[in-house]
Amino acid sequence: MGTDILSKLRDSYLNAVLAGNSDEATRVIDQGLASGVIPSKIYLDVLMPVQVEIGARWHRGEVEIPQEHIATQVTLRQMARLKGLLKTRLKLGLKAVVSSVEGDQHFIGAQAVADFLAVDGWEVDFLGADVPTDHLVPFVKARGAHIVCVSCSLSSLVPVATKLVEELKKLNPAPKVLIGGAAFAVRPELATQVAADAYTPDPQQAVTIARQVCGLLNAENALGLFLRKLGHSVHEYRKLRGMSQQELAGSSDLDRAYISAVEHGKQNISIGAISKLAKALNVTIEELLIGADY
Ligand code: B12
Repeated sequence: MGTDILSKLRDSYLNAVLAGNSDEATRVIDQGLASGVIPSKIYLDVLMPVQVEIGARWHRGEVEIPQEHIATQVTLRQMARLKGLLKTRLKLGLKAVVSSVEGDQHFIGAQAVADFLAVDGWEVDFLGADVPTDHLVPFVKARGAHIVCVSCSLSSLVPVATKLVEELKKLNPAPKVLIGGAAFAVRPELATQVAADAYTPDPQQAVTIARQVCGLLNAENALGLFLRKLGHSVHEYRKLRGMSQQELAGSSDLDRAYISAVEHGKQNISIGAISKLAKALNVTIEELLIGADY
């Protein structure tokens, strides 16, 4: 039944964007949401395949360039709208750069990867289409990106992607690199020519792989991340309550230096101490763990 709904949504959405009817496109998406299809599913299983279909029709000469461009603009707006409906996870404190390779005008797939990473809590710089390698590499270095997601749609640009990944891997520290795009979707064996850390055709899976290759799920990193987030939360709630570290130390019966270490994510804090801090900050333990700015 799920597949049936999705295929109906795809048909209606395709007709709406082919007619360049933005309001109708919105109505179709709203209808999907109202029938219980989750936003990420509509994003990946309605918008993306319809975009491929529109483009395919354009390539076959069945759709004029203006029609394809209008459809793309309508879909970009729907992508942004659905992204807004997805619940953004806690900030991970990790940076990602997402870009299409030099010479590549295709950017919708890269936009999808950027959106799903942002929703997953990554700090994302999305650079879009056709980014020159000798500008992209210094940008990645300056940003201190943990991962670079490279989109390549044209087989003829695989050597450019290969060179880009080589240059990125020369950086110190070298970012992790994830590749994807229509060039590899058509011929997955091409992905093995590029010395990236991973390849996937799927933006949602890209998020899981990004977490894995960046070591987010290692016990040590996970603990460090948790402590940094908790520290940030304590700091934010303390400021919200207008308290100094000394005042918080007094009302939580903890040492000021201990509070400072907690706020800097450097203290392997006990549950008992978390409970004392939560009480002193007038929040529940859960609220303190979730963080003040969410
Ligand atoms: C629309 C389109 C265009 C538009 C692009 C503008 C835009 N809207 O972005 C325009 C008109 C500019 C265009 C131009 C060309 N195009 Co074109 N285009 C397409 C088409 C039909 C759809 C692209 C699209 O938006 N897809 C929708 C997205 C969602 O799909 P996607 O890009 O594959 O991304 C998905 C995954 O690959 C993945 N993904 C993408 N990037 C990444 C990155 C990472 C890290 C990860 C994890 C995942 C990931 O996420 C997406 C989710 O599903 C594709 C066909 C296709 N099957 O995709 C051809 C296609 C990419 N184009 C092609 C060609 C040949 C061209 C032209 C050379 C045509 C020409 N003769 O002029 C030019 C080249 C221009 C250039 N220099 O880039 C070929 C490429 C063949 C190849 N392997 O080399 C394709 C595959 C069509 C075909 N079958 O022949 N194109």
